[in-house]
Amino acid sequence: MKEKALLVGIAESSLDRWRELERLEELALLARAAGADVFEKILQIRNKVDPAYLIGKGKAYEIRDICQEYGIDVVIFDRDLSPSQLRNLEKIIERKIVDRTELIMDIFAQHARTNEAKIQVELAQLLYRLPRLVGRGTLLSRLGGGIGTRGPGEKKLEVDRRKIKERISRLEKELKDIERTRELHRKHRRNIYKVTLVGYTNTGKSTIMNLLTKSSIKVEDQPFSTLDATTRILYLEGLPRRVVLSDTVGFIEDIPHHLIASFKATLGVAKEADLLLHVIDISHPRVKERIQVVRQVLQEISCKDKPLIMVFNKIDLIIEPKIIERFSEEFPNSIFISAKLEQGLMELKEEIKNFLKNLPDAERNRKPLKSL
Ligand SMILES: Nc1nc2c(ncn2[C@@H]2O[C@H](COP(=O)(O)OP(=O)(O)OP(=O)(O)O)[C@@H](O)[C@H]2O)c(=O)[nH]1
Ligand SMILES: [Mg+2]
Repeated sequence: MKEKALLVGIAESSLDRWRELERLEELALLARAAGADVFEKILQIRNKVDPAYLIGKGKAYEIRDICQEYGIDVVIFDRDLSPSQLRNLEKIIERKIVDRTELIMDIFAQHARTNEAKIQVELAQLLYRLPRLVGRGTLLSRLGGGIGTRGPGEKKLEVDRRKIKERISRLEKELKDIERTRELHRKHRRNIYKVTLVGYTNTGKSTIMNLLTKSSIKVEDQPFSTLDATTRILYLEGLPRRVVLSDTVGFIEDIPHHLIASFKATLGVAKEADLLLHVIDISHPRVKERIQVVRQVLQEISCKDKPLIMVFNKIDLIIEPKIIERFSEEFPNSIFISAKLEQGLMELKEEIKNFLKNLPDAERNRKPLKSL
């Protein structure tokens, strides 16, 4: 049976309120993608977050009552909780408590298919959970799978902590081995043009990838369908070298730091690309903020100065043509497409081709980058 979830957001001023309400919408999408049934969203406006409880003790008791009355299984916070906040809230609310980072990691864990993705997610989860072990009733049981058993005693905690540390070292080593193999493959690919799709999650990257390379990567209307970097040949005539196109994991606001760190190898396809295609869902109400989020993540993974084409997708959802006009004025040289209606794809291919044609050859012969 699906877990019944209560979502909790916090705004630090009433001005912040709208923004936080939209974030709660996104949190609901994330919760559903993780398999929960969203019962209700609660927003608290508070000038300053409470260092001990995030939301304030009174509110925590209120939440406890709601949980009891409506049979809520899990309370999901839109902010990340420090280990002590988590502990304090769990004591009062007496329900499973999940923060934004853990929720995103849960989805990643459920969607991971390849060995590499599985290792990357598990590593991120363990690193995040290690400092949050003490006093956490449900946590360790979840590490071993299966929810609901009681928390371990202090002695067992020590043993578990040691075991987790050992597991972390093992996973880190396995990732290094995978990276080494990848490095070998990379060397073979030096004489190929590399183009990589990046962007916020659920913007249509995989749909575009499938259309341009006639592949069949899973496309779904939910965040984080794609976790693995898939690379396929992109047929473009009139170029001296072959072109490959890669699809990547999507980005999100406040992307958990541990996830970026452990997905560095997967995100490496962005770093080694000759050209990035930044796919944007033009129909989203917070499109500009999302463009910013993607730029920030690109900076974090050292791709800020990569050549990039902005690809505004989902124009079929735009009723007012002025919106497209405005974006094209603000972002000249960008492309407007509808992957769904297969509109604008020829133009996109032309743009890619023109860009690659004009690449200086010296650029092509550079040494492959070691790693991020
Ligand atoms: N209306 C409309 N929907 C689209 C368009 N392109 C993609 N979609 C839909 O948007 C949703 C997400 O598409 P994906 O291709 O999975 O997006 P993604 O960027 O790969 O998402 P993640 O891998 O989850 O980060 C799916 O339901 C697609 O059918 C478009 O041009 N118009
Ligand atoms: Mg995808």
